[in-house]
Amino acid sequence: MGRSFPCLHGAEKTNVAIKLTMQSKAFITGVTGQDGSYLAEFLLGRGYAVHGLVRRASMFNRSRIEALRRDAEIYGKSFFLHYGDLQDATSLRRILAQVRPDEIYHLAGQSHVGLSFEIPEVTCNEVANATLGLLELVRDQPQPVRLFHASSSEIFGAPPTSPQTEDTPTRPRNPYGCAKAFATDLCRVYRDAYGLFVCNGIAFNHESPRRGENFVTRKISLAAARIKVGLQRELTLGNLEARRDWGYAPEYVEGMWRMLQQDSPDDYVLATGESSTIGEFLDAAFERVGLDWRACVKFDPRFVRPAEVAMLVGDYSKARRKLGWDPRTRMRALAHLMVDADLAAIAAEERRSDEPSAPARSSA
Ligand code: G4F
Repeated sequence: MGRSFPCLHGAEKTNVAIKLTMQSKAFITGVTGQDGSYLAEFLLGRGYAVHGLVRRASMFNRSRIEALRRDAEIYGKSFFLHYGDLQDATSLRRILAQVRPDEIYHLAGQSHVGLSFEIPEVTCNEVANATLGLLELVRDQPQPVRLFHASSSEIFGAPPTSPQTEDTPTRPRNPYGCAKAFATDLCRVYRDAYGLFVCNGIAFNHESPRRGENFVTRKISLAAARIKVGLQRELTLGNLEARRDWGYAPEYVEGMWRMLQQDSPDDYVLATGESSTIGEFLDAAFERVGLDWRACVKFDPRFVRPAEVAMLVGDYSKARRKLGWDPRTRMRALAHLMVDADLAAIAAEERRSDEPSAPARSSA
């Protein structure tokens, strides 16, 4: 594993020695998201300087990276935030010229499948066109850059074979899947046409306590915790029959990094190889709090998608063989750790609200 530099001599060897002692620089789009925040922590732990792109917006959404931002030992020293937008090529070009990254991890974009039916143009602009813009910028970088593109199992949609591999044909079933399929193919085209070091990580669902509350696993873990402590009475969901291959997000970001450490670029499936229904995830989450979900889950047609992806399960044997990557956490353990984290967060919030508030300062 790791970058190898075969058959180097003389001055070349010296350059490599210099490169190896220099701090590698990573640039992450989508650093404020679930994967971006775990990846930033992972890379910092490996000694990288990590630069994150944060979208300029009237509201800040930096909660997942707040701990890094508040750490004076890290922020401004090895962790940097740059305000810009993937849709604004000029600002992005300037940021890349300033950072000169060795590795780019492209994770940004609207990622909610259901929402992609409601805002398909935004989704396609953010997911498909923005990737094209980034590929064009990568072509122009004066230094060698390695690019990771966060592809998705949603590109398979209604797959003809199971489990899905890197070679399974794409048949997306929603605007998000279409946009990801387009971006994935573009990465392959730029790799072949221009010799760019670009990898597609075809990640199946990967979850964590940092998952957004409008994705089904987190919606369930939060509800199980809240219902247990009496803060919520019922949970409304859509289709419970769909099957997904659910893994643990921190393990997936390591797979992303491993892809960029190889000698040559390629595409890899990241998955657990096991698939469960939403009902089975409900079983696992509610058993953790000793409740029967059937007593509190209600059906709401608003959460049913115009077209559903019925069944996804990934074959990650190539990632295991070539990257030495193996997922360790399976669905049941994942559901339990998510419920535990939500229970702990609720308890911490209750402790905070029980604390007497600081005495008001006199203005005199
Ligand atoms: O949690 P979900 O919204 O994830 P989905 O659609 O599988 O997409 C996620 O994983 C993909 C990787 O395969 C990513 F590319 C994508 O960005 C995202 O991270 O829904 C999972 C399943 C679906 O079948 C959905 O119909 O749960 C079903 N579901 C049932 N009730 C619900 C709900 N999904 C949501 N979000 N909310 C519900 O109330």
